[in-house]
Amino acid sequence: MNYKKILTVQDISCVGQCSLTVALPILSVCGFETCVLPCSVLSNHTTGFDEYTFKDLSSEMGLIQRRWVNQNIKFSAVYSGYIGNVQQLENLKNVINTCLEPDATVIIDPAMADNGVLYPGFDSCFVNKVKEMASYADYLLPNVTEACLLTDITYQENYDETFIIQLMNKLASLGCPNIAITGVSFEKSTTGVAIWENGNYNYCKHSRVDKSVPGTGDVFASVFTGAILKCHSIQQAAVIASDFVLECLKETVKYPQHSYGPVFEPILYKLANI
Ligand code: PXL
Repeated sequence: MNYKKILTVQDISCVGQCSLTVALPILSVCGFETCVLPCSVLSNHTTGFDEYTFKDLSSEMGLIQRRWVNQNIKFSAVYSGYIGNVQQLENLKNVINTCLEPDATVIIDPAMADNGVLYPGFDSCFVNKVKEMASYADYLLPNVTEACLLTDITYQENYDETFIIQLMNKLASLGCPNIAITGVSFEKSTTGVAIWENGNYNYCKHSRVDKSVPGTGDVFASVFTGAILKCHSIQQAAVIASDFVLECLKETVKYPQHSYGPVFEPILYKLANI
């Protein structure tokens, strides 16, 4: 029986095609019961809009977690994305410690930075708490910027495989056995995912679409989660997720005015049979 109950923990950006508005449809179409623990509500995401609201739901998260404990509500997996502050990470830790079935899968996307810089509102204190959370993850899904922040290695735009393997090694020492670093590019026309599976390095290369929008990392992490929970290997999951992101970007370029998020809805049905 593969009808699993998954919990996804991240913000609701009311507009922006990221976080829960991406994870919920993707995990549902993969065939899983998808429960949500919203950490904050924003008018829109924080990249590329002129302004945004941010309502912190930290205290509500704690109340919800205690009700779940009282009623013995348990999940077979948790997937976390953008978490707004240190208290919310502490709440995520409590959920992991009290609301998961034995042998549950923990997937953490440390969504906090891109292109060499932290998203607005985050600081080194937050990064340190994410480092601590990495030890709870069965799978950690940073981009190159986040991997550098988590390892205290200076971000660079151009790098080689030795640099990526050094990142992987240091990330693994935080206590996570399986890692997929997204957006790893060794040449202009291609990009890919670097994979670390219990000490073994691998690289899955794919072609690159010349368009970048916030939220593609969330699409990757959601599809990756769906694929892992459908028992694909980490490599297969990375290929399925990056192929889908590539297809989303091909959809997105059809709408040049649409720049705040990935157009994934017209091709969502393709995930029904992964
Ligand atoms: O992971 C993308 C994302 C999610 N949620 C919020 C964001 C961003 C990226 O900017 O601001 C609130």
